[in-house]
Amino acid sequence: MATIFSGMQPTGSGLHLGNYLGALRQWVQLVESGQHRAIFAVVDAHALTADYDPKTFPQKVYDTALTYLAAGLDPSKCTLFVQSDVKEHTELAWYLSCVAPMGELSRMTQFKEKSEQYKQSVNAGLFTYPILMAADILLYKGTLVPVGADQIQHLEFARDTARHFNKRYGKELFPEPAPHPLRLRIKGIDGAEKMSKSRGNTIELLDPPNAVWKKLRGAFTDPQRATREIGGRPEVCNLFTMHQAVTPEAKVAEIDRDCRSAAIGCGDCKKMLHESLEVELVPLRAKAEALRAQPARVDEILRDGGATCRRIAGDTMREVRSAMGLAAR
Ligand code: AQP
Repeated sequence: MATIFSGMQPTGSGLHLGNYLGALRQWVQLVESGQHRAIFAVVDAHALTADYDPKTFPQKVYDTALTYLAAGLDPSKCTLFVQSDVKEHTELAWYLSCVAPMGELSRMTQFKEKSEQYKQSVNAGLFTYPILMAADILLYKGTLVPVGADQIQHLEFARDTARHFNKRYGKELFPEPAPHPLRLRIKGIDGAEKMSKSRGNTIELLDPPNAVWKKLRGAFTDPQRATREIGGRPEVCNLFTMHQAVTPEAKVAEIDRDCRSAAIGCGDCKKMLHESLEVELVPLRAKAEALRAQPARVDEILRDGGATCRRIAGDTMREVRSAMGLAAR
C-alpha cells in the first residue's frame, strides 16, 4: 500500500480556491479511494520562512486544519497533524542536509522566485526549505506525493536525497517517493500570477458568498475582450479554467461557444461561475461552521494525528540514527 504525504502552509489569509481545486480536492479523492495510507500536515515550520505574526499564527494553523476537515478529509481514513508537533521533522532535516548536495539545492527555482518576492527578508530557511520537505516525506517513508508543477523540482530533490542517504549509509532505508501529479493551476483574480496566499490575489475557501462574488466581479479576464461585443478566448481566461474545474461539462462547452461568439459577456460568465462555485462552497462552509462550534474536536484530531506521527517518526529515527552511527544513549 502506497503511503501518501502532503501538506499546506498556514500562511496568508487562509486556504484559497487554488489550494482547493489544485490539491485539496484531489487529496480527498485519494483518501476516499481507500487504496493508500495517507498523512497530511499543516506545515507550520515551512511557513516560518516567510514574514509572519506569532500572535495570529496559532489561529492560522487551526484554520488550515479546520479547512482540511471542511473540504472532506476524513480523520477516520487519514492522519492529520501539525508539523511542529513532531520534532523529528527538524531533526531529520539536519541529518539530510549533511548528505544533500549544495549544487542541487542552489538550482531550486522556487528559492530564486521567493527570494525575489521577499527581498527584505531572505533567510537561510528559505534556501534549505527543500531539505525540510524531503524530511517531511521520508520520515513516514512516503512513496506517493501529490504535487503541483511548482513542487516537482522539490520532489526530485527529495528523491535524490533519499538516494544519496541510502548510498552513503549502505542501506535501502528510504524509498524514493514518486510524484502524483496535480495538473490544474489556478491563476489569481489579477489574471496574471498563480493564485497565491502571499500575492493577495485569492478567493478564500471560507469567504462568505458576497465576498466571493465581489472578488469574482472584479476579476481580470481575457485582456483582448475590451468590450462586450468582442468575442473572448476561453483558453487564456482564468475564469474558464475555474469553470472547467467546477461546472458540468455540457455547460462548459456552451460557455466556450458563447464566449467566443460574444453571445455572453464576462459578467454572465462570472455569474455562472459563482453559481458553480457555490455548489462546492456551501457544504464546505457549513462543515467549517459546525467544526467552529466544537473547537475541541479539531484539537483532538490534531493531537491524535500528532501521536500517530510521533510513533512512526520515532521508529524511522531509530533506524536513521543507527545507520548513521549515532548511538542511542
Ligand atoms: N494557484 C494554484 N493552483 C493550483 N494549485 C495550487 N496550490 C497552491 N496554489 C495553487 C497547491 O496547493 C498546495 C499547497 O500549497 P502551499 O500552501 O504549501 O504553498 P504554495 O503552493 O506556495 O501556496 P500559495 O498559496 O502560493 O502560498 P504562498 O503564497 O504562501 O507561497 C500545493 O500542492 C500547491 O501545488
